[in-house]
Parts: sequence; structure tokens; C-alpha cells
Amino acid sequence: MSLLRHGLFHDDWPPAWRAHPLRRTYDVVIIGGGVHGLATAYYLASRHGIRNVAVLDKGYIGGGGSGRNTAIIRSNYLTPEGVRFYDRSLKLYETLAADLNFNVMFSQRGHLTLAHNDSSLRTMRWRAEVNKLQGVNSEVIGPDEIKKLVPYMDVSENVRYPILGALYHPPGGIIRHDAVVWGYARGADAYDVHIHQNTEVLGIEVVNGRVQGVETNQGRIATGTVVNCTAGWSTLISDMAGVSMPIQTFPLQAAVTEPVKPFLDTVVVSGTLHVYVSQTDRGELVFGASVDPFASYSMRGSLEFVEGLAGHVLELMPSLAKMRLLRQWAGLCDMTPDFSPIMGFTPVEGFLVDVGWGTYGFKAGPVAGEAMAECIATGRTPDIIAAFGLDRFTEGRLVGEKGAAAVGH
Ligand code: PYC
Repeated sequence: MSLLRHGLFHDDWPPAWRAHPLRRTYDVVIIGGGVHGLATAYYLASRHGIRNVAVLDKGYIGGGGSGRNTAIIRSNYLTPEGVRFYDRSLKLYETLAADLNFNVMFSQRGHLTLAHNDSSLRTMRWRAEVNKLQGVNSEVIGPDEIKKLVPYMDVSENVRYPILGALYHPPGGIIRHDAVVWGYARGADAYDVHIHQNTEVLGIEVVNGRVQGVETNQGRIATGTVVNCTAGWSTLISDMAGVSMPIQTFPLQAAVTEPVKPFLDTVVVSGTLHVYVSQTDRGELVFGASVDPFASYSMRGSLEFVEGLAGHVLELMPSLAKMRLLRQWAGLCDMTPDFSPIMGFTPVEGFLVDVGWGTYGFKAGPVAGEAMAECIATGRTPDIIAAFGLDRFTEGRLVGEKGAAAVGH
């Protein structure tokens, strides 16, 4: 009887995070209630004791890129700066369930990036060497080993794009992205961080080069520190503070099939075929592709995308021909000229950014939150994000990560 009551009625369960009236003053206002914003709030409160913090989201938490990505975690990047950074994130993801006491279902099932031509294979070898030098487990493997990992893959030579090899990254995998958002929200709430959903930022007050407050659709907040943790809206928010960002926004589409018996134990990416796929714990196949070819803020799926996707998937795994797609969606990707993020202080005192994530944002959430919290608490830029400052574009110190993209940009 008690089992039945608890299964059907949850009115005695405490909410995972609470709603609060908007205070007129906060020490820190974080714009964007995705993984980045919530992780920043959580680490500010838990590691640095800064608890008078508001996280604002114009919709619901995790409703942007955090809930729209394909939940892939990896650290097999191309530059030493990128590899170190994403590897710290992967390490934080490894202990996140224990740290937050919330099951985020991280499955380190391995990650394969296929090479279908000599130049891709060269880049894979380059990445493997950079990865190894940073202590990250990555190696180039041949078609026979790929076949052992993914028996359904067509590794024969009689196809349009034969598979010559792959970059194999055993610690990579997938995670439950909503759980990561909810876990950080619950963790931040436990330190009395205020999470304000349906709270849209309308303006940022800057007086004599210094942040003074934020205007929202729920009223004004006085604050000396504002952090832009948005994706899709990052240029619009930064413009409010008078800081312009070298970013263009493109939709990235994804789709999911009906569930089938588990058969795919690794994440598979093919840059040449513009597709990546993984199988969820529920058995669905989750697919993604390249960003759309035109800059846009649209989050609608297109028929063109699913047609192209189906063709490419069947080149790789012809036996999937009868599977049905259930849903498709899109998220927004803020692309920078070098495909690395823009993080840290800006010329406006008290206005910090954690933006420009392109297609890499979700996997960076924990390390971005940890680093941004340290920036705010200490007033110094941590070494791990030193390479990602806005000034690199005026000083010509780009950190080129295009070669580490899952698929073409
Ligand atoms: O970088 O692994 C990645 C990725 C997957 C989907 C979009 N980006």
C-alpha cells in the first residue's frame, strides 16, 4: 500500500529546486539556466561560499542547448589547450553523480571518429599524439578493430566512402543531459542560490565602464557582477553590456528513433558522412549532423535534414533501413572564428562571458562552471581558460579547434 501511494502521489517529495521572489540585489547574476550557468552558480556557492547568486532563464532551465544536444562527452581535441580543458570536464563528469548525489547516468562506452580518407586519417593521428601527450586515452585503430567494436558497421571496401581507420577514445561516452541540469540545479539550490525561470533579461546597466544592474521582465536587480552563460543569445546579451562578440549563430539539428534492442555500444562519428550516432539506455538511436549551412536563430527541424541524415546513416549501417524516426529538433550553436569558446573578463568591469561554444558546449559544462566561479571569486583568470580570452582575436592568438569537430562546420 505504501509502495502504491509513493508510486502514484509525490506530494510529500520536496521540490528539487525552489522558486523565490526576485531579490532587489544579488552579488552575482548569471544569465542562462543551462549546464554552464547552473554549474557556475553551484561552484560559486559550494567552493567559494558566494551564495547570494541568481540564475536567470527566459524560459525553463535546460530548455536551450543543454536539453537539445546529443549528450556526447569526450576530450579527444586537437590543441593542447582544448584537450586539457575538455579532459578536466570529463574528469568532473566522472565524479558528478557522487558529487551531486544525483544519478547522471554517465556511460563511458567509448567514442569512435571514423576516417574515410587519407587527410582525415592524418588528422586522427595528429589528435591521438596530442591527446597522449596530455595523458588522454586516444589511439588510431584499423577497420578490423572497428568491426569488433561495432559489428553492424559496413567496413568493407565496396562502399562509396570506405572506412580507413578511426580515432578511438575509450573514456568518451554519453550521459543523461537533463539529469546533469537538474543535478546542478538541485545542488545550487541546496546552497540557497536563487533560480528564476521565465525571467528575461531586457537590459544591462553599465555606468562608467562598470556593471551596475540588470533590467528583467520581473523588475530591476542591482548587482556588480553579471555572467553571460547563454547560447544562441550570447551576442544579444553581450551587446546589452556594449561588448561585441565575434560570433555567428547556426542551428544544429538532431533526431531520435524508436527504441530497439541494444546493439550499439560505442558513440560513432563520421565527419565525411556528416553524421554521429549513439544508442541511449532506452534503446533509441540519437543522431546528429553538421550545423545548418545558414546563420539563423530558428529551432525548427527541416525535411532536408532528415533526408540527408537517413542517406548517410544507411551508408554506414545499411541494416538500419527499417528503423523509424520519432522526433527531430534543433539547438543553436554560437560559432567563433577558431571554434574555441570565449571565456572570462571583458573590457566592461563586472561583465564576464562564458560563450561561443559552437557544437562543444554541453561537454564543457562542469569545467566552464568551475573556471568561471574561480574567475569571479578570485578576480583572476584560471590557467585552464587563459587561452580562451576575448583579447585573443585582437592579439592573433587563435586556438584552432575546427579539426576536432564531431562533423563538419
Ligand atoms: O563535439 O562531440 C561533439 C559533438 C557531438 C555533437 C555535436 N558536437
